[in-house]
Amino acid sequence: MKIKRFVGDSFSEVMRQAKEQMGNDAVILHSRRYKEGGLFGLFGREKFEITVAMDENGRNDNQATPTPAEDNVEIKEADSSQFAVHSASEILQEIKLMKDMVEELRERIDDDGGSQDIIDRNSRLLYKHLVSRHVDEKLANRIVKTVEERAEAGQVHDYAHIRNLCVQVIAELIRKPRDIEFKKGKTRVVALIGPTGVGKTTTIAKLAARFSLIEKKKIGLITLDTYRIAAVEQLKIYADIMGLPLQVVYKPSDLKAAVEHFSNRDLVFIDTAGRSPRNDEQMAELVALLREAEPDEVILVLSATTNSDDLLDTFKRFNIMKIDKIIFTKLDETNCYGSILNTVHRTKKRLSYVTNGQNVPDDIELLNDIQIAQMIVGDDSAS
Ligand SMILES: Nc1nc2c(ncn2[C@@H]2O[C@H](COP(=O)(O)OP(=O)(O)O)[C@@H](O)[C@H]2O)c(=O)[nH]1
Ligand SMILES: [Mg+2]
Repeated sequence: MKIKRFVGDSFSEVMRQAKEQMGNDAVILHSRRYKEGGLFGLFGREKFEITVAMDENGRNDNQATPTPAEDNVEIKEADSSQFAVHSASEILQEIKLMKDMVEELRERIDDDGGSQDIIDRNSRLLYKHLVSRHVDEKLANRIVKTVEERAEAGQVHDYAHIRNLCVQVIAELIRKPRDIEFKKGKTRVVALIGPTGVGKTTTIAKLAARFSLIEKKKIGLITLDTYRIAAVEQLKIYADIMGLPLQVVYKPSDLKAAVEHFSNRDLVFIDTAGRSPRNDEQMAELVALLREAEPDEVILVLSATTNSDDLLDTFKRFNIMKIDKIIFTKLDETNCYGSILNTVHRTKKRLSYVTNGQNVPDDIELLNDIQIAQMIVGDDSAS
């Protein structure tokens, strides 16, 4: 057996040399690349090296078992620095070792590549899913990153696990929705503001029913929405059905008196006209009115069917009244609740109730953060 080491500046160069001198049947025993010169192997020139073996007779068939006579290999070529001498059994040993190493390396690469692929695949699915639910792209990306960080190595294959983590992360972003807060012995004055038609009056009717029937609170109702007769009548009808007192306020100067009139009540709801947030005059009027009432809570009512940019715009315009919480209505009219998450995230305000239908008093709920998050993530079983 003849063994020779070839060194050159590229693999193709050393391969060509090896082929020329040892023939096509020669076996590559070892190959490496290394740096020559430089400090500590840095900045040196890259070198390629292969060690090639061939049968004495120029053959190299696998069946050829080394005989004791062949065991000591003699190198005939000159330049001893380029040659290494090994016994055939040592070489076979080394080949086996290398084979094992290659096998192990391949397994590790497969394994790694596999789970990385699955993380990537699941992350992609989750991202696409969140965006399809109208979660802002940037926010969706952030959520997916956090989910990836939290995913346990053993469970990256499991999309259900990834999805649960996602619900958790979104719940943390949403934070706990807040109920109307009472202070003992004090009347709580709560104003609902928001664009026309989002459901302020209907929501007040639902809340009034809930607090008076279930929580046995004494309720007073005030409406500032006197622009249309129908608007006044709408709340009057609910007040009559529930047997609750209603004060209709036509001038800002009457509002204070109306609130004082209810000073023996636990909870007073103020219904406002659906001002157009784009109409500055109307907004100024509303601000002036509410200043008179000094409400303990100002709740912005928004529809879940509105897109995120418009929701934020509405929030900004109404926030001159110092919004405390947000109620989302019409959850029954959409499947995509990403805009709720976007709004909470952008405004940093807490949610309160959500409403999901036209029925008074049933279609209203105070969901917790996890329930809201589950609703936003939704049914994702298709993935
Ligand atoms: N589908 C659905 N309709 C609602 C909901 N809340 C209110 N509405 C309807 O939205 C319309 C406007 O409601 P209204 O309370 O008058 O809105 P406002 O102008 O903000 O006072 C009415 O037809 C309500 O029945 C809800 O949660 N779901
Ligand atoms: Mg109304």
